[in-house]
Amino acid sequence: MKIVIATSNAHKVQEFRAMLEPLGHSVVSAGEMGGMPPVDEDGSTFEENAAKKACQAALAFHCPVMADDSGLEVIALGGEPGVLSARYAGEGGNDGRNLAKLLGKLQGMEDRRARFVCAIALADAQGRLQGCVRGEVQGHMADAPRGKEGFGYDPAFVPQGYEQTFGELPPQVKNRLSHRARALEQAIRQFFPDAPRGAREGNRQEEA
Ligand code: ITT
Repeated sequence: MKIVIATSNAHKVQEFRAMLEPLGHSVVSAGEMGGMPPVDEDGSTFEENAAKKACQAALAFHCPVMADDSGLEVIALGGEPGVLSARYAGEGGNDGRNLAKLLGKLQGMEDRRARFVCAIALADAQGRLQGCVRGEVQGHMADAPRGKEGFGYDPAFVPQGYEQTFGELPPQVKNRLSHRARALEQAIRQFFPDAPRGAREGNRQEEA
């Protein structure tokens, strides 16, 4: 099956490809469809923003699309940076500045619990929302960034049950247990019930 992913984030596309291609699906990026239309991500939830991205991209591309809105929630900061994860350090910010700002706020704090959240929405070719699912991975924030894998806040996020950060763990491990993997597994089950089984099962089979 051909799945169009409405995102301008190349790292997300790479992860969707790594999770979906072993299952026999091909991933088409927004870039290959002519580029993401501008979307004002002003929703107060990941679900609202994922739905906006999916519906607006489907209208622009004239085909069904899936969109991902995701981010990090730090418990002791009341869920910050949340839906503002990509823009935490303000205009002109980037992954490095966002992470530096967050680790600065967490300096000396004992409670470092955090979770990554991913909402995946599906829109039909007429831009109508078909559904939205959510995946989460719990963990905690390291004191300082470690590792070069992944993107965004990965170098400082240690998933529950591990000692390494997503920046240190091999991508196959992140793609098995991440918020995106968990949302995608549900998305496939809910949106494409006749498709091959979800990403996590698929990756497990691949590794077996
Ligand atoms: P699109 O809106 O075009 O999809 P984006 O990067 O702006 O691209 P979001 O609005 O969903 O996407 O913001 C996601 C941000 O949350 C991302 O820039 C990272 O800072 C963080 N994030 C999300 N998933 C992550 C992951 O798997 N690893 C590390 N950081 C992640």
